[in-house]
Amino acid sequence: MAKEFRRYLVTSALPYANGPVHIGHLAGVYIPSDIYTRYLRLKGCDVISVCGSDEHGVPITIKARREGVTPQEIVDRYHELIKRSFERLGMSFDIYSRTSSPTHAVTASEFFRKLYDEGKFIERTSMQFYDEEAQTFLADRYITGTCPRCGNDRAYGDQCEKCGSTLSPDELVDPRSAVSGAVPVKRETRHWYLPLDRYEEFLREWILDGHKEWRANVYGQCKSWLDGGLQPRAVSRDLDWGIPVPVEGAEGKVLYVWFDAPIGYISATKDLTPDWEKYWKSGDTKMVHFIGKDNIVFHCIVFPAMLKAHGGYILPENVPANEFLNLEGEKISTSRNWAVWLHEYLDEFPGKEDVLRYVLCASAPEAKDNDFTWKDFQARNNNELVAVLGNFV
Ligand code: B3M
Ligand code: ZN
Repeated sequence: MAKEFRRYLVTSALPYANGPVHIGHLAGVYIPSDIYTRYLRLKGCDVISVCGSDEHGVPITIKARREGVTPQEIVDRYHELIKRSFERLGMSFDIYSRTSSPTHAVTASEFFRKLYDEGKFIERTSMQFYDEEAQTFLADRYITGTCPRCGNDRAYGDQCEKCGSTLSPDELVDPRSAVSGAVPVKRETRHWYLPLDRYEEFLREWILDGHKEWRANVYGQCKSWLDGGLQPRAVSRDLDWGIPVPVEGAEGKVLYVWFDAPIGYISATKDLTPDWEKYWKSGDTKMVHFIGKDNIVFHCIVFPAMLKAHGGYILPENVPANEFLNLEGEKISTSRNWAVWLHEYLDEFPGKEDVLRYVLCASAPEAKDNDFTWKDFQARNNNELVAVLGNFV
């Protein structure tokens, strides 16, 4: 029989503070995590729900460059907007923190430093794309090109949003700098890597044998990553925005955003309560990560490997990842402004927060991508909430 827990740590993916939150985020991550948390509280469990803004990474610096402002101005603007919108919608996080907080800088640095001191990283020099015009290395989304799998000509150096493939910059056809549009050159640079291959055995046993109850989409993705064989992954970047790599001689290098962001769950808990260790370090706590499907590998493979390498922390008992919500038959897209933005909904439908919560819950993309349409929104409001529920009451 499954173990019965009384203490819970619920995390929700930290939204990037480079834009507002939309209905896809809500349906995929935040409404489900809020429902789960409220249910546990009603049962009388000891539960905390943590979230916060993800304020590092290339999407933020790119936006800042485009607008001619500092990354700090971007994250301040969107952190406030996201935080306030969540409050207005009635999300019941116990804390909504941010990864530019002082607690987080210390927590993430110490985490890195412990692994570094214990020889858990490997150091490697490699040739990486460099923009000579802008005089900067082109990590992740700073490089764009054609996806080798589906031919999308706006794929990024870390991912193709069209077909969902995880990519590395070298795989892109016709790579270009997203900063200047220039054709990049290769330059030598040194970085720290987490040798994921050393954790393959442990991950196979823990997930493939130990968590057969995970959702089919999550389990399936993990299995295909593990069957494909894990490779060392760089955990640092040549950027000037982020948490400095806490090692001598690492000037100009910061922690990779996907290294620091999940540690943000720990920092947020520290900011919430001095008793944070009872949530992170006790086998009596059940940790559950709510995420979208594009975050599966980071939460099921990379972060658990980091936690294992560090030692002393619990691992997630479950990682419910939802599929995507489309809008009127098309993929939601921030860059094409095709979305229903939460703050705009709240302004236009005052007092109707629960209608949105209901509709997104009723049509949550749990097992497959789902479609949000205003017609359906209207029908669910009129037929289900007003007619059925209203009359019943
Ligand atoms: N900031 C969410 C995203 O991919 C990413 C999640 C971090 S959770 C540690 O939009
Ligand atoms: Zn593609």
